[in-house]
Amino acid sequence: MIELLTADTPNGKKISIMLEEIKFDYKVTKINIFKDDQFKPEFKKLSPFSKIPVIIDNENKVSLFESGAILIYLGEKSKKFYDEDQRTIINQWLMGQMSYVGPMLGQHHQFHHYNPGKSEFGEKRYFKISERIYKELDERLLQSKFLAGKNYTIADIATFPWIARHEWHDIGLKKFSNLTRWYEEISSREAVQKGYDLLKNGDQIPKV
Ligand SMILES: N[C@@H](CCC(=O)N[C@@H](CS)C(=O)NCC(=O)O)C(=O)O
Repeated sequence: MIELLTADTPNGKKISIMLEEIKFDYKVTKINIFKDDQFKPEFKKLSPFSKIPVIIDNENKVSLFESGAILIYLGEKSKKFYDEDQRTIINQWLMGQMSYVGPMLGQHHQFHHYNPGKSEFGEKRYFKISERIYKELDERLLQSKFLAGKNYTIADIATFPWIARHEWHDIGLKKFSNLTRWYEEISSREAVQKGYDLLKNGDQIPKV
């Protein structure tokens, strides 16, 4: 049994989607990041930067923070969505998500969705970068069925919940036909729908 300590955010949803995909038994412990649960000493012991998600794998007596590291761990353990002969390229797209796609779209959420009107510079800067990310992903998905090649992998699982916030982005996912094709294909997976509804409150994947 894996314990997933998390909140209902794109980084949190990555891991519940993966756990559903690999059919591991897991239980969710909600960390309320709006009420500062992440700063409690017992959580900080597991996650030194006070960030969700975290997993505890009781079988291996291991606890892990950082969603990319967790996806790699679960991919290795389940031998699914992290093919051994594709790891170099999967890691490349996974690291691109971790270091660029997630953090930049996250800033776009801060300026455009949560705090509009507070900083024209911030709003313009992250809108432009987010638009660029849509275009770059679209270009990649013109050449390749999934991000790391012909198979669905942890790189797609890491990226999907960020694109699933497309209504917040106001960029117009529809304009990007390859990204839309990829998004719709992943949205139709039953495990993704289940994992997306992390807190089991009926949260549905936004349509294009
Ligand atoms: N690089 C980290 C980022 C995690 C992250 O940013 N988590 C956010 C929620 S999506 C969080 O815990 N925020 C609480 C805080 O920063 O106080 C990962 O991918 O796991």
